[in-house]
Amino acid sequence: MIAQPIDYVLIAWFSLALASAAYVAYDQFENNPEPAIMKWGFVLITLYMGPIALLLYVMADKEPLPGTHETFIRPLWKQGVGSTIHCVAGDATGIVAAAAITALFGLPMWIDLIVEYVAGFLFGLLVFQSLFMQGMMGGTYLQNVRRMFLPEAISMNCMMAGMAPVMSLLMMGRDMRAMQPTELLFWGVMSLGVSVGFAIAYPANVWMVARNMKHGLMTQRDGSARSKAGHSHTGSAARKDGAHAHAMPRSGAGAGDSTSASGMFWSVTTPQLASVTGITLLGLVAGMALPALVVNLRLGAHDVGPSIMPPGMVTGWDTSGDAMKDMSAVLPRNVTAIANADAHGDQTLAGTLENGVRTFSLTASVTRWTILPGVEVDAYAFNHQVPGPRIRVTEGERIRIHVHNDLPEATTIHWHGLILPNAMDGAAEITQPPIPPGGDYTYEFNALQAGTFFYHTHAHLDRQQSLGLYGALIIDPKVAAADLRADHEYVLLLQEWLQREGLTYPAMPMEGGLPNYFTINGKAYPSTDVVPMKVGETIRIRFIGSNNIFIHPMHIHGGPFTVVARDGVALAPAQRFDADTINVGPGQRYDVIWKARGPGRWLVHCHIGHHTTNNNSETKGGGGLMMILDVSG
Ligand SMILES: [Cu+2]
Repeated sequence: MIAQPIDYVLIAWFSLALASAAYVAYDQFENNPEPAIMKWGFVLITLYMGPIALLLYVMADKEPLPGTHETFIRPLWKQGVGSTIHCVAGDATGIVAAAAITALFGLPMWIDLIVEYVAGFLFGLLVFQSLFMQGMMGGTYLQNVRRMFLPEAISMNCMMAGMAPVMSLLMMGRDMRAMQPTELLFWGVMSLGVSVGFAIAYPANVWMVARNMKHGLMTQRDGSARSKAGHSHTGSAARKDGAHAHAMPRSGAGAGDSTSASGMFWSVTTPQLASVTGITLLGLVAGMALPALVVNLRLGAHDVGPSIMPPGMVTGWDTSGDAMKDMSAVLPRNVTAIANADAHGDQTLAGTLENGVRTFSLTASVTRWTILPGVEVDAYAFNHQVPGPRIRVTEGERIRIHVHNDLPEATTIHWHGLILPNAMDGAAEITQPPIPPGGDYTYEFNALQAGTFFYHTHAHLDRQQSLGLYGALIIDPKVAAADLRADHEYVLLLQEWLQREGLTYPAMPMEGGLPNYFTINGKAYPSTDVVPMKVGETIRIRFIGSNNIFIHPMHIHGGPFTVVARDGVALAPAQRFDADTINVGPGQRYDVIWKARGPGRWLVHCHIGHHTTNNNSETKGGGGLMMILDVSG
């Protein structure tokens, strides 16, 4: 539930709302002399609007001194508050219930909005206005339904004109957890929506109370004696205006029946009524339809899931739910393991020999991984390591890999560069159904080649490989070439990360997806390895383009190296060449041999300057794709 700072704000808000509602409920039922409908209305509204409703209650409705309620509630602005309260209490309850139910069914947002309007209108009219108010209004239930239809429509139109855009724009915004009723954010959006709807419906309610179309606040003592402060105020105004206003009695109530409890004359002209109704209808249509210009109202809660999009992702009214899920953050609640801050990836996996088959086990899961002190990523990792463990076998061996998937999404493993049966190639939906969450799959093939290879996910690799699902696969030749022997060996796997505001997104070469951290073997400089060497010694570095986005021009200080293998294929002596920078593209491997010509700290680094920074800043001379060969004399 907690994934963003806003979640703490919401916890604080709803704590205040609950405390406020508890106080209002206590005070209403213990102290305040008014009809039960208003008491319940205020309690409901306080749940939705929290301290704002508490303020309204104290300022407009709570009896200041015993016996003063009648006088206290008389001002028109307070009557307007009362009228809006019992309208919004009904409407909002209908809307919120409908929103929660339609979200659970995963209906598209535009259908949501229509269902919410109808539910809010009907609940408000049939239950809150006509049924609960019947005691105050007199007349039959059906008469009340007919008489309250227009006032309810005007108020509800205003309510939805404010609430619909708040819901559409925030629910379909960056943090789509707002679409899920199981998330606090959903209720936060509802709360804000009700408050905005209330603010827009308030002027219309003031007007309707003044024109005798609706009840405001009332006083009711001991459940029997009733004094209608609102009536006495607005009623006299109505009678004053009676001469020139077009009096519209409620149908069924009987024209001129001014003595009945409901006998309010609508002191309003037909053009006034038509104009007000028309403008609220316009507001309703605009509030419902205009957000469709910027957000995709065809999506439902099931299409987007609880996705949080990276800041800067371009989304529009045609962005699909799949696009959002692809770029969305790893939800911290899905983390099932936390690796030690000093843990190293690329640990050689100890296989077992089963009937001559070298057997390994890999489990993919969401693992919190430290790339720098204080900088953690929520990675998709094999065996809780980034990179995944190194699989090292000898040419000619038969290998078997048991894969278990503990990720919240389906995955596969592809064995990059290997000659193997097509069924073992790991291409999701091409050569095998993806391994579902909780599922298992076994790969088995012969290691026919020798050289530097790697393995990686091949299901949604745009997302999953960017989140860390890769590892080295080294196949040693049966007979090592004597001229390629080196004193040291270093396997170097590249990766790009996007980590912002505590959330990890898959880095992608598009708006909002560009990485801000870069790692060698799961660590950013200065946390990368330091390799101790001696002058005259050689090191064989196996560069692996296990990253998804950039071609990294990898450069070594202190003189050229010799490129001895490319993509797992050893170069014949005549093909080998010397260079000081080699472009390692995604998927490519280069084996180079470098000689320590002199003592000192020699850098290995990417030559794209930005890739040697950590979130745009440098520490100890750089960051990211940088490591040190420490040569002693
Ligand atoms: Cu680079």
